[in-house]
Amino acid sequence: MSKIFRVWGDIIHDSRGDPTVQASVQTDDNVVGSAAIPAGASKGTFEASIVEAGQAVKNISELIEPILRGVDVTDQRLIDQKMIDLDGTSNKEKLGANSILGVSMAAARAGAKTTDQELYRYIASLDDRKSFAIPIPMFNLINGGKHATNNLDIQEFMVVPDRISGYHNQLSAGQLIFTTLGQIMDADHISRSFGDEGGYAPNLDTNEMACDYLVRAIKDSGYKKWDEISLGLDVAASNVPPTFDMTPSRYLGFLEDFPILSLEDPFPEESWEDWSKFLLQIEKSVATDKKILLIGDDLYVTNPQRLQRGIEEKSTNAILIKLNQIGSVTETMTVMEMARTAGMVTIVSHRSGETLDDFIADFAVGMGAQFIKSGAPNEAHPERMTKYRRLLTIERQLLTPQ
Ligand code: 2PG
Ligand code: MG
Repeated sequence: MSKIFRVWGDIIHDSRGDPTVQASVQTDDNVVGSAAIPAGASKGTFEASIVEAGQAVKNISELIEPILRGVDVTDQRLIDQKMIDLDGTSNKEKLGANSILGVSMAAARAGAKTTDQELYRYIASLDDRKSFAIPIPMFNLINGGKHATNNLDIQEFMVVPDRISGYHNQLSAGQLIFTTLGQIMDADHISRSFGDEGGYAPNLDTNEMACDYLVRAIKDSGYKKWDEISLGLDVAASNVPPTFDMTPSRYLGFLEDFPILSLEDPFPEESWEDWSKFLLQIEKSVATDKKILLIGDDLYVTNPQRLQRGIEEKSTNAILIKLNQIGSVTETMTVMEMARTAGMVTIVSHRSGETLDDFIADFAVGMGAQFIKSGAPNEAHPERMTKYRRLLTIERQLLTPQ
C-alpha cells in the first residue's frame, strides 16, 4: 500500500494569464501525481468558492498535508472526505475548491501510477466501470459572450461531429471545418481575432449569422449537416446583456433554422420554470429524428442538490460536468452517477481559463461521458488541444488489444 507522504502546491498561470494552483501528492514509495486547476469566466453563482492561488498553496501544505499524511493514496473517497470535513462549509469557502480539487485530482493521478494503470482505467475502477468509449467532442469554433470582446451575445457556437464514427475522424472533421471557417471569413473580409477558448471571435450583425457561418463551413468542408455534423450553442444566459432575447420562440426558431443538437444554459440559473416548460416544448414541437439536448451548466454547477431539483422538475435532459464547480473527484463522480441513473446525457467540460492539464479527457472516458467540451481544435491553443490529443492516445489504446 502506498501512503501519502507529502502534499504541496505551486503557483502557475492559466491561459488567460491568471495565477492558479498546481497541486502535487507524493507517496512514501516516491510516486508523484500533479494536477492543475482551471478557472471559469462565466461562472454560476452557486459554484463552490475558490481562494486566491497563494492562499491555496498555503492551505494545501499547512492544512491539507497534515490530515492526509499516512492515508492510502488509492482511497480516493477517504481522501476527499477528509478534506471536505476539514473544510466544514457547504461551498468549500474555508480551504477553497481549488485547493481541495487540486489535491483530489493529484491523488487520483498518484493512485493510477502506484497501481500501474492508465488514469481513465483507474477512474473507471473507482466507479466499478469496465467498458470504455471515447466521448464525442463539441468543438467551440466561434466565441462570444464573456469569452471574447466581440459583439456576439451567445457565448459558444459549436460543431458536433455526432454522426461520424471514430474519434480520430471526428477530430479531423473539427479541424478541417475550423480551418475552412477561417477561410470563408477571410473571403468575406470579416476580421477574426480569437476568443478565450481558441475559436474565432468575429463581429457579426446577429447571433444567427454565426450559425450560418458554421453551416457554410460544414458544407464547404464536404460534410453533411445533420447527417454527419450538428451544431451546439451555449447561451450562458446568466451572463448575457439584458437586451438579449431569450424567449422560447426565439430558441425554437434557432432549432428550426439550424441543425442544432444541443442548447446549453438558454435560461438563467434561477429560472427553473422556464427550463422545464421549454423541455416539454422541444420534446413535442421539434420535428427531428434527433433528440435535442437541453444542457444545464450554470443551472446545476455540478451540485447534487441542484441536480436533484432538476431531476424532480424535469428541467433538462443533459448536464454539463465541471470538476471545479463542485470541488472534488468523488463528488463529481456522485453527480455523474445521479445523472446517469436519471437518464440524463453527461458532457464533461473544460473551463475558459485552462492549463495544460488533460485530466478531463481521462475523467470523461473513465466515467462514460457521452460528450466532451474542450474549446476549438486550434493547434495554437495547446491548453485546448492537450485534451483532444489525450483522447487520441486513449482511442489508440482501446483499439489495440492490451
Ligand atoms: C461554459 C464554460 C466552458 P466558463 O460556460 O460552459 O466553456 O465557460 O469556464 O467561462 O464558465
Ligand atoms: Mg456553459
